[in-house]
Amino acid sequence: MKTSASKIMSALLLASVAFCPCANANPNENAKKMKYQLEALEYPYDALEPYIDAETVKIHHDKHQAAYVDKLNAAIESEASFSPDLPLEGLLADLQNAPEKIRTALRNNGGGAWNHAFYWRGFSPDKSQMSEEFKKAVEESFGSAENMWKQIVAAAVGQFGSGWAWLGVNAAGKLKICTTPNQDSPIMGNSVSSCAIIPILAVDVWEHAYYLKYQNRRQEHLEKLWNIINWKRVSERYSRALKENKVSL
Ligand code: MN3
Repeated sequence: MKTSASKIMSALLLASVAFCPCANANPNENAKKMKYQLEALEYPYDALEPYIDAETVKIHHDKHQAAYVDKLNAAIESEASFSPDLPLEGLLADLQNAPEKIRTALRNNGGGAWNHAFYWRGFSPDKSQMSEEFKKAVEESFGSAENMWKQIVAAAVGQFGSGWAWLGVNAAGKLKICTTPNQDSPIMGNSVSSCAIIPILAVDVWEHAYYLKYQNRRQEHLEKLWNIINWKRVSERYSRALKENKVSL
């Protein structure tokens, strides 16, 4: 069995390599172009039942998220002069320096690839507790965890159309909730997103995240997510955001 210290090390290592642009396996095929990979789920499709059904998880990950990764790579491939060697977080933080012709494609599809990987890793079928440090911050900012969740749900319900609701740490080190439209992400920085936080939890409010099971009942779906939040992971992300000013997948 792994010690908790080695689990944390593995998690940090994962966070730092998860979106490595990996060298193409075929040396004859444009050897210098790097490709971003579809981040694998950490649990089986049915692990989040009954709150998120297996079919939704499968389609959401294997079709929607995979399509964002494919289109991200296709956009990079289409621009001969552009060969990013950054983890996806770095590419998204520096969109203003990407070629103008493919910037929107990188924003939409790179955002879609990264946001979903981050989203899935915020859930777990295993119950876990908040760290003492994170719990204290939650109580200071929101009174209680339940009240924080109500505010996240309200923000997500209030996001018109498709987008995301986020919990994160702002520049003053305080917990904040905000939303972004489409596949925009707080990690894209102020030039793209008004959500100036280091995210620690994401909620997808695109209909594809819930429509098969909940149809138009967005609020009911969001309320149920409370049962599957990976508080251990969110606490680790909080600690890293606060102390190192860095996002963790
Ligand atoms: Mn989605």
